[in-house]
Amino acid sequence: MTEFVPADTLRARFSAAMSAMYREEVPLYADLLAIVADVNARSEADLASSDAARMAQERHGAIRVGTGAELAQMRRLFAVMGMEPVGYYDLGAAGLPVHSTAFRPVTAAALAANPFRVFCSLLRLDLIDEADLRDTAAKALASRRICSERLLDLMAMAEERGGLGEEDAAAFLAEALEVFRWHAEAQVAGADYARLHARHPLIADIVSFKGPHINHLTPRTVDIDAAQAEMIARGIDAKDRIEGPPRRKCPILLRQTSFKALSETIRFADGTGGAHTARFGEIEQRGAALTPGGRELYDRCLAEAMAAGGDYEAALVAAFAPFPDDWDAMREAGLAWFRDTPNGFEPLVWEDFLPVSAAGIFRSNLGDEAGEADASGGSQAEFEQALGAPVADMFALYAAQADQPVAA
Ligand code: OOG
Ligand code: NI
Repeated sequence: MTEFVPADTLRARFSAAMSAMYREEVPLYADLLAIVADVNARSEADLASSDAARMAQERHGAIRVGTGAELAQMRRLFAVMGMEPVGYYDLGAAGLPVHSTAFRPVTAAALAANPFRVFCSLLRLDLIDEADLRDTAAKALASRRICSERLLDLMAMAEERGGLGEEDAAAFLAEALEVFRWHAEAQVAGADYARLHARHPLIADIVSFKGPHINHLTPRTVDIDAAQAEMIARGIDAKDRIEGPPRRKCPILLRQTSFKALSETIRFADGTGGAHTARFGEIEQRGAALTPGGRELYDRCLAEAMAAGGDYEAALVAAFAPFPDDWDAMREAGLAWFRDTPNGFEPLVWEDFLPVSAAGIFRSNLGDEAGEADASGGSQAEFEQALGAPVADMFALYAAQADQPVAA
């Protein structure tokens, strides 16, 4: 009987392979890794031990797919590596023509083994109301196959048998990596690209190529302010604001920054040449997972900061004054999830994403022409229909890992 390679091992190997590929494709990513390694080494003493162990390997990626069928294939592909769809992110509400989920491990043991996650967005073709352009996009998407036949066979084999032996696992990982590789050859003509791009840069990025190239890979740091300062010191074209909560003694949720996307030379199907801007680099700092009550308070504070005008950093700090910056107070108020340890308690790490931050990251990398014309809400039911499964409720996952029940 063949022994299966554990899903945790497949995920760790895949994450490492993606990192190696992206380092080749986007050399600035290697600079980010160097910055993060340096910052993390300087502050290692501050880390909870369970955090330190996984931090060095930790990263997330992002992809964008064009059809429901492609989304369903991604669900099956990531399931082989122990990653399940968690959460529904409606970016239509922020004016972007996509809605999304995150594929990630869901148990404490799997997260500790390797927390690799992929933010995956699905294009909402229905938002293109020019019939002619929608048709061009639909035809381009219908003609491509993002997974090879071999990969589909290996996915089916893993589903049937409950895993893959070493040889099949190696083939699966190699084929899966190809799905996310960058191709400088577009599958549409230059004029079609221009029309898609004029409608929305995100539509051009999703529709024009042979597959859902990885558009960023994000290492985790313990000190994002130090990492941001170092990016600027090295002359890297950093985003001017850090997304998420302000700097705090007790970090919560997720803080993210990125460097602006590269302009890359591409070749269209009709032989003409051009440039495309999609791929970038991001760094993140993860803090405590908030309960629904804590999240509500976070959303309120953030909305106030965004409405304030003037200096954003100052407004952010002022708006978060009502959010206690003390673990005991946060625990008593039921704002965050905690687990018991021999030394007392520690907060659970936020394993997910934030829709407002994600929208900010999208926008800073698509350029200023990425307008808000599509401000129309998406439908979780439609997304799940395409996915072929419901998305998991992130709060139920945290509740299952926390030791203290939290008052609603
Ligand atoms: C995904 C943007 C969202 C994050 O970290 O919030 C994201 C994308 O650009 O495709 O990755
Ligand atoms: Ni990201």
